[in-house]
Amino acid sequence: MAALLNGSGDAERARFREDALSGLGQPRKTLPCKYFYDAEGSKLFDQICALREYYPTRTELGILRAHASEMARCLGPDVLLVEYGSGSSVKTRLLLDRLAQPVAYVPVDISREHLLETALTLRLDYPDLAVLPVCADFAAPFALPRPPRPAARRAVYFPGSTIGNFSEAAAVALLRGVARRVGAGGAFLVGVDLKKDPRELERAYDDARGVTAAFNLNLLARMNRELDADFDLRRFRHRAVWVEEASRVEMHLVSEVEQTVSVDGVPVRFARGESICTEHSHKYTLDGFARLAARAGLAVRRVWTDRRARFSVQYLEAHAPPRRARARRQPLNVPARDLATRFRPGGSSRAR
Ligand code: AVI
Repeated sequence: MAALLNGSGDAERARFREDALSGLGQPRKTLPCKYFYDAEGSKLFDQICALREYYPTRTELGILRAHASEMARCLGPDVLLVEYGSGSSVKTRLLLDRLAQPVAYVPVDISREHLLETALTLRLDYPDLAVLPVCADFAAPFALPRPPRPAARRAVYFPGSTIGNFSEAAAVALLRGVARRVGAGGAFLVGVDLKKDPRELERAYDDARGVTAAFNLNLLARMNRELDADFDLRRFRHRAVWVEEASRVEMHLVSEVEQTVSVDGVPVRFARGESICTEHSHKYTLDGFARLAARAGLAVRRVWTDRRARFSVQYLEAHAPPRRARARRQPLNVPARDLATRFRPGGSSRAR
């Protein structure tokens, strides 16, 4: 199956090397979390999603099962649906089953094989739907394929609370890109994880079976495999910590000893106890996310949450991009708190 492609294997390795060495060369070492998802990391992530402690996946699925018809109505008929980081498109099927004559579904994912397999299965299961996969990093610019007929509207779907893995500046930049991509009046459906008891959050990112630890450590194993690095995985341990000031869970790999590791011939020194920050997972309040989206020209129109308000799925619309200086001062049309209570679908949508 044809897919629009971005980048070759050599270029990808070179970028991984550059990103890894640049992150490990900082005074506070970091590695970009997008590199978690090689074949092994993707398998481990699927296992994380099924863990008792990791509530986001099943909570979001529950919200979608309960409200997918309403969500599909919000998106409207003849929509061109673009999904960022589509993976296995499991959640998307709940929407596709309910959308009225979608013009096309464009899954966008960086993992080519997974993308093509999923697209093929979807084509078999939805023979009337144009499935047009794009292999790309959705956070970088990429071209959309031409749909078979004009769409009434464009919509971007971004489930899983992956938006939480972006810094504030990067999240605003990504949301601005979404607003531009869908155009004024276009739609955005996004999964957003919400702030909650830090103990529950830390457990979700440090499970008893050690699957998240293996997922985190796989980043070092991947550098060994692909960048000729010599990390000894027994000399690093996984750590997940809630950082209140930044409203995020941070994942780290902590060096158990003083050591020097080679990455493609470049020595990287670690003090005992020094860590590499591998992921930020921001947790939002409804108001906080609405403010962030407003800075990007997106207005929250509907919010669905589970009964305990642990997770939210939010429907937003793009308006003409506001001028930067004014955007921050502009109040929202409707405060998110009101939205969550006013649109209480089946009584399950709540303010924090
Ligand atoms: C993909 N992303 C939304 C997950 C999260 O919850 O931040 C990645 C993850 N990291 C550890 N567990 C799951």
